Amino acid sequence: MDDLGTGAENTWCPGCANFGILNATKKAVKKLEERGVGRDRLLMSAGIGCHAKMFDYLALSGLYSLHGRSIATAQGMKLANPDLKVITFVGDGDSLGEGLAHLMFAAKRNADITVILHDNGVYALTTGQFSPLACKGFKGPSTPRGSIEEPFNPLTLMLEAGATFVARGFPGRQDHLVDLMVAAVEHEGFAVIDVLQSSITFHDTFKEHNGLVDELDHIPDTIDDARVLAVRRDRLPIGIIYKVQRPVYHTELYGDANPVARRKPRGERLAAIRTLITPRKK
Ligand SMILES: Cc1ncc(C[n+]2csc(CCOP(=O)(O)OP(=O)(O)O)c2C)c(N)n1
Ligand SMILES: [Mg+2]
Repeated sequence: MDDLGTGAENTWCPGCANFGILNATKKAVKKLEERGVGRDRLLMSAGIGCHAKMFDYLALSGLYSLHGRSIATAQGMKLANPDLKVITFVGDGDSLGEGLAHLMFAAKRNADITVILHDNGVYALTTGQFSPLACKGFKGPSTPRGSIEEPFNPLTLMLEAGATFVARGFPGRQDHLVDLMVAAVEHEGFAVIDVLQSSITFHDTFKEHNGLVDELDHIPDTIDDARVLAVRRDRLPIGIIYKVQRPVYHTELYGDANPVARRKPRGERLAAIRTLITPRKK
């Protein structure tokens, strides 16, 4: 067991790309430490699904959330203690089905969190139903004749919602994914990495993606250029597709206050409550 492992038995299918995401995350945590962000300042949340087992296998503090509520949980943690860097691991069913509104509004308000989207285009833990990112024609137990719907494009959705850091990564390009994770955590604002995950059992896209990914050599200058990259299907650009600086939610809400660090002593808090509930004399 390495020093970021937990010793928990791993139940992912052998060959699952989630192993690549876990390894990349561990490397990213170590890089962040070298760059001054200690693991005591990193906090994670996870949804429910195969992706969410990141929580079981990664020795970071955090909260195992509900299905679709991981992003809301992450925002709460950041608001409670803005000195922390919060990473949330979400599935495509988790964040674009059950929790779509949380994803969209977190991007809209530029919540200062990092979202790692395990994009396997399937509900993997529940054994292969089609998901919001399942490709048209995808066959599974809930779509035996093939899905008749087009999937969402998570990159364009995030660009339109107001995300200030939008990237795509591929576990087969491990070092590249590590650097993306480091950049996403260091970004001040809402950062999302769409990770082309591939579920070896229910939606194996590894070879296809491996042949299509191209590492970007620069960050596009405008959102229009980002949109062009985001909709490409002939090739799959990986890297930072869009990055811009905008005020973040917690500072807009309460400046540089930190509710945890600057909490008043218990006695003072009780006195304030007493004042509030004591009837005023007429
Ligand atoms: C509120 C709620 N609805 C449904 C479920 C059942 N459920 C558990 S995991 C899952 C799908 C997970 O798919 P995804 O988020 O894509 O994660 P993956 O397993 O593919 O990583 C579902 C529907 C649940 N646990 N809670
Ligand atoms: Mg999934």
